[in-house]
Amino acid sequence: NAMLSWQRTAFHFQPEKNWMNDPNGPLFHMGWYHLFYQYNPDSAIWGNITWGHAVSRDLIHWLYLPFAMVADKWFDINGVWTGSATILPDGKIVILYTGDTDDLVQVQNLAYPANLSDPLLLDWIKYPGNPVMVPPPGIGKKDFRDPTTAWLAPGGKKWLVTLGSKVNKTGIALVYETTDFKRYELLDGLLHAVPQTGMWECVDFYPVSTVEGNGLDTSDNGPGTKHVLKASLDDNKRDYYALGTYDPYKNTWTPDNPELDVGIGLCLDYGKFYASKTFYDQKQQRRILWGWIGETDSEATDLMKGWASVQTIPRNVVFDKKTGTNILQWPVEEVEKLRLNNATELDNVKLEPGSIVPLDIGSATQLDIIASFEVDSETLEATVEADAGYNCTTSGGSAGRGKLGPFGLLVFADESLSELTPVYFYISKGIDGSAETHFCSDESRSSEAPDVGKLVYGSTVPVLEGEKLSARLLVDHSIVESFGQGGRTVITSRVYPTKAINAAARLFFFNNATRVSIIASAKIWHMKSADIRPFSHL
Ligand code: DQQ
Repeated sequence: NAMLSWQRTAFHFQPEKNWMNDPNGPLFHMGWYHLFYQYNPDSAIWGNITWGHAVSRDLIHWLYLPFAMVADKWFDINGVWTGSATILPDGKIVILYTGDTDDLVQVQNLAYPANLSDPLLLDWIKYPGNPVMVPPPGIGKKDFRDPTTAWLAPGGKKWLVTLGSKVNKTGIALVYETTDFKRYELLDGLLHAVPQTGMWECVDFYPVSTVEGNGLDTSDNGPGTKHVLKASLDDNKRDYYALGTYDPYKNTWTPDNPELDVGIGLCLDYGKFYASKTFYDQKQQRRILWGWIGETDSEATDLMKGWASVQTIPRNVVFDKKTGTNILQWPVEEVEKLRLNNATELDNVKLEPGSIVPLDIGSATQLDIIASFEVDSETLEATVEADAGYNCTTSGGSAGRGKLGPFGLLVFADESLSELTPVYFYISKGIDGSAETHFCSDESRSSEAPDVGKLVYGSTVPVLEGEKLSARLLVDHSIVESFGQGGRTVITSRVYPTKAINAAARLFFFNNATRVSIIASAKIWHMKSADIRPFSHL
């Protein structure tokens, strides 16, 4: 439907049509990045799940390839579900994925490229001995899915792989051992378990360096490493992670802070984001994360427009050496190639309490924004103290005024401000009395369409002594990915403007605090569209 075509993104990955969900098996091979994804060839709603396939030289421009795998064997006839790739030391590639069988049992299957010397990896062979793992005793046949990339056990001969499940309401990660990827042994004990978190989907498990700036291959586990454990919670459709220590002899993982364990602590992204997966990019020694941005409009609307879902811009993931308590996510540097030359620079714009300042950049549908905000010291001195307690999600959004917030940017705003999506900071007083900064994205006035999600998303963001508040925003027609404080807190909003579209979309600074002025600066680039098209049109 051409009426809704403005919602399509210009530099995020999405198929030409139909439904997409989880990113699958990302890998780099012979000069090409490969992305597979859960895809319905027949409709804009979930079903008939196959593995879509696309390749890129730079993670930004993509060529759609034929499907890598379709549901055509008894062990995956009801769906070729989520899985991961492992690159073996000899360069061979193996994929483990979940199949939904003819009996609706979730099993794990092995697949490999028919021709490793094909840079496009067009043909995939499903191992005839599949399935290679079936639900073990005590595990529900519908609670056993999404194997991770494998890593090497100490000694370098045995491989380990983890996957998510649940027992009653406890979310768990099972560990299997293999030497040949065909025969597996379930290990005693669990990698980890957290009560009351429900089914763990799309578990991800990888090391991060606490000393170097580069990413680590999945098998690395030397001194100066921590391990990230991530689970996508089926019950509340969010991706939670925690930092911790992996014991490769016991095959257990222990969180650094039990109060911020997986599923009860930090989210990778506080917005519309799910089923993410990382891979190690051996070309550039970095770990890259993909996440699925779903829709919050109705299925009827998705069927009418003929497509659903987008992938995030791939994000570089590192440990935050400054805080020591979180990871940092940042759009891969390749996205900067899309920046047009004439950036707009605004330096030290004073935003009085209650002000809205238009930024004269023309149409604001495709942007990369780097902004910083400082509380004006004179007005701060006159302010008694911050209001106690704040929570983005229950705050009432950017219309709710406090002494020290909200302030930030209005994206997808029309001239008359009848539609707007504020991305903002809010400083409040935490329980211990010290200042606490919140980073939020407010969809409550983002669309005049009645049947779309309009939540206020966000969380706290660590701000260290001497740091300005800073945000990076990637704005793309109906998506804004917002990175607070260098990527300590990230929020993706999927919005459906009806007026703030095309040439009518505007950008503003705003300060809705009652007591303080804000000194705002920004550098704003218009973004070119990425080249994303079928391979045959090359
Ligand atoms: N999506 C896949 C499952 C996974 C879920 C099916 C997460 O394998 O658990 O499309 O979105």
